[in-house]
Amino acid sequence: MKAFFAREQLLHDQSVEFNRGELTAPYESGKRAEMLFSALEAAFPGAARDAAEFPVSHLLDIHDADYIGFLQSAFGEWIAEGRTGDAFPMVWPVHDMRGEKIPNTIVGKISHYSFEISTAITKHSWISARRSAETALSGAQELSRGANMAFSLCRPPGHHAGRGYFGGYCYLNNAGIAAQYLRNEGALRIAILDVDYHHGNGTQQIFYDRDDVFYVSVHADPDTDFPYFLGYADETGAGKGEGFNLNIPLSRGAAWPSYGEALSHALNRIGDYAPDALIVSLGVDTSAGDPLSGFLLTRDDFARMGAAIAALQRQTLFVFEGGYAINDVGGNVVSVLNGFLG
Ligand code: SP5
Ligand code: ZN
Repeated sequence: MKAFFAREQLLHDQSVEFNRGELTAPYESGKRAEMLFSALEAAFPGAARDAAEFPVSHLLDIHDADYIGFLQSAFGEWIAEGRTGDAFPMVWPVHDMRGEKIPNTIVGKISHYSFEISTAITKHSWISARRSAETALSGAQELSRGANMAFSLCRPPGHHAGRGYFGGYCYLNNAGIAAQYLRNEGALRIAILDVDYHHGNGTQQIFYDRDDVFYVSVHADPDTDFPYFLGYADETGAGKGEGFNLNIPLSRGAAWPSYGEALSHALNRIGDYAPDALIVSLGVDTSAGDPLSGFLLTRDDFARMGAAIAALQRQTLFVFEGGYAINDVGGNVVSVLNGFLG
């Protein structure tokens, strides 16, 4: 197994996060990636690889060009307009307001290109996000060269990032970028299995009208959990993509009996689709100890998850997403990978 990572992913360092009416330390920190990296090095000596660099065209395959331009210049514009601290969005064009407008100043622009308040653009967000995407691309390249599996230690995560917006700690849709890379390399059908606690609204949006990338997600019911406005069971795809989007929301409190059943259903549907490759958006914020989660998975459950995924017998790329119980993240990810490797 190769595990890809890039040190520049640690540079993104948000000062605060707005939660429950107060400012808290950010849940999504570089520390979680560092600790995960150490756990991987201990469990799989010699597996670590530096992510390669890739042309920006791979990002433009998935994201709007104006959004990519915005991500690169946003922090500089924030400072140039005389602001300090991290660049936070604060107003959104909801309902029948003019959501298509791209205002001229940074506060308007950052709101056009985001969907929620917990995620800011910091001095180094762009370089970290780009290297995170390149970590996913390196894993995809490893599969295209014939490897059976690979792990991409992506941070910041990706599945909440849409074609033209950031949020949920995500700026670039790492799993989506990897999926398109494999399509470009000749794979006909890709399945993305998203097991993060939260619905991957960005990945769903990107592939919603496509039948060549099947998005399947098991996640907390958006009626009670982030991202609230997407991820319901009746979202099944549109146009050519009808039938190629599967959401399996579960109630808070789900433990292995119900989770394992949902996962089997997801994997059966992916088996029927017979993808050339599988990308797993691997969030381990489904863990019982996670501060953002209402699910109750244990270390052993994560090994069961890995074994169930391996039973599909597909080339598999694991792309790291959420997981905020920083002392457990490494052990839980290693457990999935060991379960997969058998
Ligand atoms: C990639 C990923 O897992 N993103 C998750 C983003 C969730 N952000 C909103 C979290 C709302 C937290 N509510 C506070 C619960 C404290 N116990
Ligand atoms: Zn999550």
